[in-house]
Amino acid sequence: THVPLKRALISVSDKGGLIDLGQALAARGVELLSTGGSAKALRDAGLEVIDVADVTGFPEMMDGRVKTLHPKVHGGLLALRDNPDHAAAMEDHGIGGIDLLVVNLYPFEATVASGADEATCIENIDIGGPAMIRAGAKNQAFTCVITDPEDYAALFAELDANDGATTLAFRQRQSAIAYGRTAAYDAAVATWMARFEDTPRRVAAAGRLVQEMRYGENPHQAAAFYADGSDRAGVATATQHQGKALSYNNINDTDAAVELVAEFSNTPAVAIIKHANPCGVATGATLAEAYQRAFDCDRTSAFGGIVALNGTLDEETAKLMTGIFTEVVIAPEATDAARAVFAAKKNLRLLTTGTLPDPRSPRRMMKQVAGGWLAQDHDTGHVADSDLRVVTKLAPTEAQMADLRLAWTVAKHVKSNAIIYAKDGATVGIGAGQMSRVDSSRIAARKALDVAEVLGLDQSAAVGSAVASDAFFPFADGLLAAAEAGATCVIQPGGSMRDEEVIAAADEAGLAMVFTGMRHFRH
Ligand code: 93A
Repeated sequence: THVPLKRALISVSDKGGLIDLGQALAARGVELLSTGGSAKALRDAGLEVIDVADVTGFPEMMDGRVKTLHPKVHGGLLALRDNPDHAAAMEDHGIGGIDLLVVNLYPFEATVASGADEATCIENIDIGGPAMIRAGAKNQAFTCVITDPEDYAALFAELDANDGATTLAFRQRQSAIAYGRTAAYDAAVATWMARFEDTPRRVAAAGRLVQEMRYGENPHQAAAFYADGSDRAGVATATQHQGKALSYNNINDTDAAVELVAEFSNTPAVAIIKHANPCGVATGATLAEAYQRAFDCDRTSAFGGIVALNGTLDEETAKLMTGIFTEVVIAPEATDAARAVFAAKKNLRLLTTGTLPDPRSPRRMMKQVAGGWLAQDHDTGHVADSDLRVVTKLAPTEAQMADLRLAWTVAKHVKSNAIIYAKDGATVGIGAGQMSRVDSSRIAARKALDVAEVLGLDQSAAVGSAVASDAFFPFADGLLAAAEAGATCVIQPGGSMRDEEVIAAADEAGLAMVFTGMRHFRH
């Protein structure tokens, strides 16, 4: 099962580590075959290389679309050397075995993410590379396939440990990585090709392993994190600057946090997440102010939370955050001074995303059920000002409208049933995930009393607030509970059979109410 390494084919788009690889292989007396750009780079570094074109007897043609698609290549990758028929075919057709294949693919995902035009995206769909990877990985009995420059070091260690050979165990492992890569690659292509489809009928599920976790949602569950190849700014593509590896729950919560703050583009905003729900969201003149106000919404729950910012983490905000234990802080960027503040907090994980994701960019989401998946468009629904309909005698003032918008935006990111009180640009009470809307209302109102106590106010923080409901109020009771708690204006989808009753109750209670015509269930 040990296969001595004598002949390698190298064809890589990512040329990182290529020269080291070529030198390490050449030093072991390995014959190197290579394609155009890779061969040139190796030759420029003084290495002896055979062009694949000389092996196949065909030049690279059609802009490189056809370079390695040839029996001399695929026969060498697929031949079972211990099978007499295969050996005879190799002999008859002058096919040499290829013991090692190093390929990384045209950067299709990065090309799409860069916003390149359609023709460029199409040209970056690699055909020959995946064909070789799949061939070599199938023939794991004889061929070793490496698809990621990060695995070059493991290859060197393998060769060192086995006297210049690869072991079956190593090749099996690399084959699994190889098929994972081509599956993710084709999933990215399929997703892109399906971008014009208006129903999520064809969603391919595959990914690139980002990280294996110590455990999943609970310690007895194994878990791993995969990137889907979309290169969306967020937790999958973020850079971690310090702290332990992210846990399953951290990743889930961090995702919720980033997606929420990304909704706020023209004002500093902060969201604090616990168990995938926000426990405080606020805007402010500065991020420090926004953080303080988000924290004030629920200081108890914020402990051990995940904090997302929509702007550069600065020193002042970082200092404020060190007041309590926080699991993860994520922001587009962080200043050196802010990083220095966090450096003393070894357990705090700091992540930067470079930019914020576009909350309106369409994408698909999937949820697993036993025996299958549900696929749907992600909730990118957005209610424009022109979509809002005032249904009560009283119309909200401009200040009320700003709080209604904030509460509505937050409601989209809170598990249903969601009731959110907001005042002066900050949430003051969030009721999440209850089976009854009235219960969510009660919880949110009670939270607003807690805020008043913490801040030393003489009345509930919900007094004079705006309230949002992620779906319509089926009866007047939920609405009246909000009025009783102190809300003076309401935002909700409308569309209940009893809308008239609910509107009449709002008028009677002196509330201003707007309908969005769109609901935001989140389960
Ligand atoms: O256009 S292709 O799909 N046609 C091929 O036959 C082919 N063979 C290898 N692209 C092909 N490749 C890819 O070329 C490899 O997957 C690799 O990404 C790239 C390396 O090209 P070069 O060595 O010229 O830089």
